[in-house]
Amino acid sequence: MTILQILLIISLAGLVLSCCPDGWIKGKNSCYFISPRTVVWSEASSICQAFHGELAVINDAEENALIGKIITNIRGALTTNLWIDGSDRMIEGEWYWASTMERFDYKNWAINEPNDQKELEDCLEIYPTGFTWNDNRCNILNHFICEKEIEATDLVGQIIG
Ligand SMILES: [Ca+2]
Ligand SMILES: [Ca+2]
Ligand SMILES: [Ca+2]
Repeated sequence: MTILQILLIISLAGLVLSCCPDGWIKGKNSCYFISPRTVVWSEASSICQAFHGELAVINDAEENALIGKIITNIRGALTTNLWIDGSDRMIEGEWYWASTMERFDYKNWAINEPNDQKELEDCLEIYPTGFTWNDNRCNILNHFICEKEIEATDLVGQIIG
């Protein structure tokens, strides 16, 4: 076999065998889960961690658009905005992804946001239409989006990566 053939087989195997758990939606690099429940931001974060994931970290416009598509497909079932992983609870106005403590690189704020209304808004939500971002009070009840790595499995279903 040539190197090219070997590479082709490896890449095909990756396509066929990489997967997401039941109820999760496969994206380009991650699996996503949108909760039908509504909870406060910290509980949303804990629930995602219980699933071995985190609240979604939106790294670029492509991922924001992909999440927008996923939201659009189930929008009829949503009653609120959706929590994602961002927060400025540590230092007001300094937004970071809570799961990695990294400052925002890409951001998609709605017009005039973040506004820290009444100096109470420290958690990040995404709107279910338009998919722009807003800071809101961490203790309101929202749906939320979890993100975790796509799992690679071999033919007998063992996790290999
Ligand atoms: Ca991400
Ligand atoms: Ca704030
Ligand atoms: Ca706001």
